[in-house]
Amino acid sequence: MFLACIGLAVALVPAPASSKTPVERTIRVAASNYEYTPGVLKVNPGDRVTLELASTDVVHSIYIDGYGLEVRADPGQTQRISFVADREGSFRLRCSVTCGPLHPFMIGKLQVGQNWLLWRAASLALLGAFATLWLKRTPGKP
Ligand SMILES: [Cu+2]
Repeated sequence: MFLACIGLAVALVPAPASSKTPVERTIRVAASNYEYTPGVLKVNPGDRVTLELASTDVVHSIYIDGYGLEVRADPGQTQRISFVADREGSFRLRCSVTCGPLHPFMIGKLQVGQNWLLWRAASLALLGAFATLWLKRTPGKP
């Protein structure tokens, strides 16, 4: 019962509001050979983000799912895009330029704030494991 209560709390307690003050941040992303470096961009909600896309081989772009923003860079060029990260969650980055055979696999991620869904899922899984162990230790009790 106790564990069930904890499980319920983990599942239902709202994610704490981010206490971090929004900042301006510039993230340089290199695009080449069908990948973004870095592949995961982490920002805090409310941050004013400037993405600098530098393409080193062919024309690449970054399209941010959920934000509907796009920046495209020619080979050897750097292009910038600025936006306020006002939507929390995990958003996919895609290359919207057909740049070669592995183009469909050219994806990245924009993480705005904590990934609470993942955190909750992990916590619940851990609780479930504990509950199973605990039930096995006390046989005979319903
Ligand atoms: Cu590309």
